[in-house]
Amino acid sequence: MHLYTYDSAPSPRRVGLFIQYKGLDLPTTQIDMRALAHREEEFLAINPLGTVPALQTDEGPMLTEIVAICTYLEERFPEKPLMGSTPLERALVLNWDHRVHTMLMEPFAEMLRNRSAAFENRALPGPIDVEQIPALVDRGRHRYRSGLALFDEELGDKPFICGENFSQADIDLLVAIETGSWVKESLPESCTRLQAWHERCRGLLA
Ligand SMILES: N[C@@H](CCC(=O)N[C@@H](CS)C(=O)NCC(=O)O)C(=O)O
Repeated sequence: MHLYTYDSAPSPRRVGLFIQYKGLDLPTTQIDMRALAHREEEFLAINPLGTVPALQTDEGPMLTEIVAICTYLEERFPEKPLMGSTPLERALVLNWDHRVHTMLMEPFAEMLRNRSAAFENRALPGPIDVEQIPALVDRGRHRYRSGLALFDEELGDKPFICGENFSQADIDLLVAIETGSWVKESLPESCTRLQAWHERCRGLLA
């Protein structure tokens, strides 16, 4: 097994915190995204999508999607479960994780990738060049802020987003919130339940 990643980028952080929480020690190569190493031939031969994280499995296939990487690692290292321990919990992790992706991570990417020169013609990650659409910055901001309000409401009195147990959905939500600072977004004071939840999760990841 071998992990290709770049610790400080948002998607790799989601897997990085999974690994940290479980206390795993995986052979890892950092792909320096700032130096555009993810676009070089050497890495494209490993993952033609040019995205990180990517996990080379012992069996051969390369996993490039975070939910697949976490599911595989959970099966291999079941201690301290993060992907749910019952049929319902497993479904809830996927349910909330997908919402984090569509309601926060995608809007975050809309804000980040459609405004700066660094992402010119790279408005979407992956193998094809995609033009920026500046109007998506405001749309992304609107979606991101609405997403935070929705998560605050959905959290209600639950300690964690899926219920009683800390999960990968919490890790992904935490990354989506903490990465907001990249686009000058922070967790509003009005999101009191998310504020308390954030402290709780930070304590578990310390
Ligand atoms: N496939 C991943 C997302 C991977 C991804 O988008 N990673 C970003 C880093 S945060 C990347 O590799 N970007 C490459 C690029 O910008 O060309 C998922 O499951 O959501």
